[in-house]
Amino acid sequence: MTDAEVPKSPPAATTPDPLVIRSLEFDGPMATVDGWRPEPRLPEIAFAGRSNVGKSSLLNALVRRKAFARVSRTPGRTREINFFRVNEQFMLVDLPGYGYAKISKERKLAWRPLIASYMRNSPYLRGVVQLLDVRHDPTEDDRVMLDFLAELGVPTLLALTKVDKLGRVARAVRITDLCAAYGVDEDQVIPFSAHENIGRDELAEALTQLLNAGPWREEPEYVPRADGELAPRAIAIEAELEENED
Ligand SMILES: Nc1nc2c(ncn2[C@@H]2O[C@H](COP(=O)(O)OP(=O)(O)OP(=O)(O)O)[C@@H](O)[C@H]2O)c(=O)[nH]1
Ligand SMILES: [Mg+2]
Repeated sequence: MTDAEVPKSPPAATTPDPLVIRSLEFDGPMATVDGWRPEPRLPEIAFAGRSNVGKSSLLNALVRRKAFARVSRTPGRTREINFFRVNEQFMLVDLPGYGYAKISKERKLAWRPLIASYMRNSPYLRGVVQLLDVRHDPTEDDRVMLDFLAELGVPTLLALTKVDKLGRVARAVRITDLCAAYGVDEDQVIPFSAHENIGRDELAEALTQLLNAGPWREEPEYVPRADGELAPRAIAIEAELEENED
């Protein structure tokens, strides 16, 4: 075979990014059950997990920013719900990490009503990503959270964090065991590592599917416009986007 006849391997296929971040805005925090929250008008995806599970790191990896959500040295500090607007299309909602041992019992339980009330009363909540550390069995708080999500019926993805801490074989065994413990199929969980950039695109793809799947419970069709009048939801958002383009 001459050189000319040697078949050339095709150029390496570059997979398109399932979630290109074009804009990212922090809208603000919701600190109490009756406290401020952004006007609900865009679909929301919320992120839940025990303190120190790696939530801020996962969010940073998801949006490909180094210091978007703060990676903390003092676990258990963020007690409020933070809202981030992505591409003027949807909201990433960072729920407070729960279960940190070194805070008072009262503060330890404060997350329950805040998170429960947010989830029950957010008309455009489209899904929840529940984070679990791949190395640990679920805590009592994880169980409470998972039971609550199941009772609510909200579409839920499980992200298993810090998989880089386990070798390949131990990781596979552990994922199988955890899926059995939670009663979910392996394709319903996303093994994730912020440190080794594992699972980012799978998570982004799964979120896109959740957002495209549409509502799982009835959503109001009318929302307040900037001038306070009610308008059909799709039209109100379109009008605002056009305004922003000017
Ligand atoms: N090995 C490894 N460590 C990680 C990973 N993600 C986060 N960590 C570490 O886990 C610790 C907590 O990470 P954060 O991202 O701040 O976790 P969090 O859930 O936001 O924590 P709080 O906001 O304090 O509740 C930090 O020391 C991170 O460096 C990962 O994928 N692999
Ligand atoms: Mg955090």
